[in-house]
Amino acid sequence: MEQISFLAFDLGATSGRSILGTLRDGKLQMKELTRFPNQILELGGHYYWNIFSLYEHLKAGMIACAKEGAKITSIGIDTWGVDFALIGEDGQILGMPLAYRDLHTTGAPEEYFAKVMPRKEVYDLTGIQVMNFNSLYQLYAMQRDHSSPLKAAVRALFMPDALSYMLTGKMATEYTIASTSQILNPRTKKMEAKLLEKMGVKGSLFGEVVPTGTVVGTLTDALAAETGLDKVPVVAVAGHDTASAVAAVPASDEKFAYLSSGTWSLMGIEVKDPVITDETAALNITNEGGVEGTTRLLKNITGMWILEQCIKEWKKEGAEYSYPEIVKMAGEATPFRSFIDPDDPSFANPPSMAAAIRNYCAASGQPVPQTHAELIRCIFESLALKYKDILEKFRVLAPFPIEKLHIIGGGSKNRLLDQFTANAIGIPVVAGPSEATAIGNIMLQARAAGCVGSLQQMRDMIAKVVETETFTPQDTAAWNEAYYKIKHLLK
Ligand code: LRH
Repeated sequence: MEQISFLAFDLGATSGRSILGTLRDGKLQMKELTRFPNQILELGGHYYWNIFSLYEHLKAGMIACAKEGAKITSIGIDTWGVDFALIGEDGQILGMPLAYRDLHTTGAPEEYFAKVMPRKEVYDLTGIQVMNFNSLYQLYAMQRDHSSPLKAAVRALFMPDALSYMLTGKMATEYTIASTSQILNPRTKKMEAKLLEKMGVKGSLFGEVVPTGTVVGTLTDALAAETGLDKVPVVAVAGHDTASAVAAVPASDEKFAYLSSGTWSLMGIEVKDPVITDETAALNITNEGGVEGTTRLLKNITGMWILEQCIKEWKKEGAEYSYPEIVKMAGEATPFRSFIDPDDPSFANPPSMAAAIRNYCAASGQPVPQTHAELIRCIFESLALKYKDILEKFRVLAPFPIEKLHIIGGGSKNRLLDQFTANAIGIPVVAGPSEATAIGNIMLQARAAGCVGSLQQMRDMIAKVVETETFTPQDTAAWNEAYYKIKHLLK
């Protein structure tokens, strides 16, 4: 069989990568071409993404790809969710996109519900969990604050769509990334204009939603010449990184839950149709769009963010640890001493994460973790117990028995946390692939090129080539006891 190659750009909140994916005889090979930092830029009291610098990094990735001599069939881009760029009448990108950690949305959902539309109506229309940073509330805050880019905008493009626009000059709103915004109606799969119009924002801001796999356009003449790639098509893959990752779960049937583990931990199940009920509203569970019309019924859990922030802080203080060192330190610390609810608002963006953990433990009458090892142990055990708490909710909602948890994404490489999670949830954990997002991006390009058929066929192919490790529950009685002891802390 001849080989076929694709270029994937996978951008996260802290770093991005360009990956060359090649399918040969039904086997996928991946090569990382470039890796680059992505950082929130603080300016004038606001947090932004430097989309122009990201564009430079994409260009460098394309140049590296051309140098490899690989003839690529298409390019696909996935990023984190909810953020967007604004486009003016003349097609210009209006300033830098605000980052979802900007504080302008603090309290914005409550204001929106009081002034624009009640919470129940918003959830009924969108089925999306209420979180301050959803695109809907970002737009509300911008409108409230008289944002000049918003006033001048005729179009908004979510991050992957905005980057595709920079590469092709063509605009498209891809379905999975639109589905995270809390502006899309998952039943009609269209944007719900009245959510915007009722607060005075143009209902047509995001345009028509296109299905995953649509060709957005080809590289502009200028980029084709500058990078050395031909006028390659850019495909709207599952632009939402989590959707790409979930598409790459190496599962053989539907009886699984997934945990996409990175800065965020996204836990949920895959179902055929949206589930929008009083129960899901009360649990604040989200219905995001998946591949092949599936619904990703999931919940955001604050994931490695807490550890990442501690690591950053300790580095500034002169203590730098490798990942294996971190895992070793946690493994050697005393078990079951103190716990946090990772989703407590005090961990959203505190000046010092270590201090926030210590304050939380003191305020909840627990031993205060002193050493770095104690802090890390507290984070890992707390995450495992939070995963159990959320999984219990999905067990009730799932129309099938959940037989295992697939942990995918970078966090799946943390074998200690994988084992803790299996111990806490009492069912096997299948860890890997850690590269799920990039694999999903590449396979969705392969699907658009007609090399793979169904989602299941894609997953079967992935299962054949990726390495996974299964963790069987141990010490379940001790973990259960710990869970019931701290359950009251988990909101
Ligand atoms: C993970 C993620 C998640 C969103 C968050 C903003 O990268 O896309 O699914 O909720 O970023």
